[in-house]
Amino acid sequence: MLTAITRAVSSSINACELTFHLQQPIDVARAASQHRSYEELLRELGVRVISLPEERDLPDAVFVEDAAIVVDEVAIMTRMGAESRRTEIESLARTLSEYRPIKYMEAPATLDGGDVMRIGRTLFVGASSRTNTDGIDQLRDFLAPYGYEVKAVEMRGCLHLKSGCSYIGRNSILINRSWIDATQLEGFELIEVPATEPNAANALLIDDTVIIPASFPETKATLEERGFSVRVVDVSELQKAEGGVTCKSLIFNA
Ligand code: CIR
Repeated sequence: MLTAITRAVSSSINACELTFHLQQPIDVARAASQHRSYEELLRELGVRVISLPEERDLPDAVFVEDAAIVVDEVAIMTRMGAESRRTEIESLARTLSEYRPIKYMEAPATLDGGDVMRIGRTLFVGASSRTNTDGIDQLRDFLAPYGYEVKAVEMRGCLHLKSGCSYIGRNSILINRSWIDATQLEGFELIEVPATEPNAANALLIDDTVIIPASFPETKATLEERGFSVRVVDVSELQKAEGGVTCKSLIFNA
């Protein structure tokens, strides 16, 4: 069954890491309510949601995607690029260990799960400011025995690979090509986000449904014109923390 691990918004979210955005006050209660709606949408789409309690002292802990790479055979706990986030893996590893054998990345590797876009048995990994060559190499070494291929992708101008491109099914990738070097993505249909919505390339695919933030109506229209089934969710508060829709869940089969 498709399963999602999520974690409640930390009351300290206003102390989150910021790279490309300027600080804006985040309404914690509103962020929490939007997060519950996100969980509700996953449930509506048939996903079993395991909702973990907040980590009060870890402002970015709601962004569980960054802390682990989960494939059918193993879960790899990352060593995140931002030092303030590294202990987020502890409680998540406890939960994930009920479903997968656990491996740990080690220094000097850094890697954030937001930089990993998996399509079948290929994992595209953004060489972002959070993910270094050692991180990409360790991921490759962990996954090679199971027949996965790891390919590095050059990028600039955005936080994570999946801030700039996401797999949306039907051999298609929603992309902002001014941020992502698409040379590694040959063979896929690339659907460019509208110029008015450069941040819209972060999308979460659940079966045949593409979830995007409610703030990107032109992207929604573009995808619907092409026959995609799209659902939107309001994530405006966590967008201020540089979060999107993929980062708030870790999705795997269990
Ligand atoms: C950070 O900078 O690490 C958080 N404020 C945002 C992380 C968002 N993660 C993601 O898109 N995968």
